[in-house]
Amino acid sequence: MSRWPERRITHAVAFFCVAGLLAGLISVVSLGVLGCSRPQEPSATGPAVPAAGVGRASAPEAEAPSAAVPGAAGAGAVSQPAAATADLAKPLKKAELFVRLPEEICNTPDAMTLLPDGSIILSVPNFNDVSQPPVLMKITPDNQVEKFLDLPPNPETGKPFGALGICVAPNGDLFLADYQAEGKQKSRVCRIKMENGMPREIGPAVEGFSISNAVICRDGYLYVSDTQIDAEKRPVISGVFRFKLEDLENAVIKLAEPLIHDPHLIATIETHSTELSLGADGLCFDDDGNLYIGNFADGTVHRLRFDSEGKVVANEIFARADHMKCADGLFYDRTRKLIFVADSKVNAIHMISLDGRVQVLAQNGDTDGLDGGMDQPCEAIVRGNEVIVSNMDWPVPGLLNQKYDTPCTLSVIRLD
Ligand SMILES: [Ca+2]
Ligand SMILES: [Ca+2]
Repeated sequence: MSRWPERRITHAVAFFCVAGLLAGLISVVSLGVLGCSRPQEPSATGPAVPAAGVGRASAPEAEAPSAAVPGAAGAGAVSQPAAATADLAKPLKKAELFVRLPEEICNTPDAMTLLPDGSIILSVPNFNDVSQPPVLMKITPDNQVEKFLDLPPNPETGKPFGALGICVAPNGDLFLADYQAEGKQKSRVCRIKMENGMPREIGPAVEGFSISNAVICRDGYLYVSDTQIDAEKRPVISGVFRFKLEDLENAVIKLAEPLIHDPHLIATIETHSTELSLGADGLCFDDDGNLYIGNFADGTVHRLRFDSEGKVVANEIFARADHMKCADGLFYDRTRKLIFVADSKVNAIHMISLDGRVQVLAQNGDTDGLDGGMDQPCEAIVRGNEVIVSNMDWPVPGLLNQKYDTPCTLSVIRLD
């Protein structure tokens, strides 16, 4: 679920001279942010106003990358002996070709969600060539690739639907993020009403995000990561919003401006990277209801813990490792009790155990994807013994992926 804000293109030229680098869209913008912002006091850890009935984040500030991570024994570089770290950095498996996406429809795949019948719904924003309309694709249980839904343009901006994170609601509907680069807080989360396994209607559920990214439902709530709540601040502030599903039934929620004051914001995290100003990305829950957040540019995975009333009681860096450079999509596999992390920067999938150890599952060099290798993996999900990987292939400088090359592919890593 990685996302490269195109709106920053407009600022990029100005930043080139400041930065002195042709480091590309994201790097340039990030450097620009660096150049124009002054040091700020530590960010808020949550909104000032509690969301009714769900409590507010009372979490401590996310720790700086250099801090020790209590309880994250594994966090590789932090407390693992060198030899053990080297072992954890050695890939266990190799990615293979899963499916080749049809070039006449797909040029940029992103997030996936698994339906109860074993189908996968894949969001395809088509950022590499916006003349191709964005779509949702379906991969059937026997791995046939079909178009599932044409996505309408954003009614306010008139621009294509920026399809990113997708999840299934308890009633079978889908939630889908619509990232809009133009304007301020024009991103949304939409609901796709489903009927007999088919999409019937799509409409807004929550409006006013900066970069709406991952979506996930749990215990009557929808959680949404916003990757850039305040990109002017250093460190960059991003975070997670929570909405009662009941409140989304008959009304569209409009978020506050600025976002940091919205009462649905339950926690913020900081991103310290000087290259990229992209923070909270993938989301997943473990069996105990702890919420994990991928911090894209810092390559750390954060954990929120809640009390019995849903109040955030801990907000900390859960895992980091020298070999984990980026934390894009997250997926929790209940069978193996592992968190799968897509590392867009170095073409890797990592597995994090619940003690915080980060093991490289698979990793490969730059590829066009035709050999089955990962071409900028943005999310991995587990279906049975298969880890299925979406290869976004939407490169920016600083990634191992050097260029967009057709076709777009999904990879598979077999766990058996
Ligand atoms: Ca490719
Ligand atoms: Ca490529």
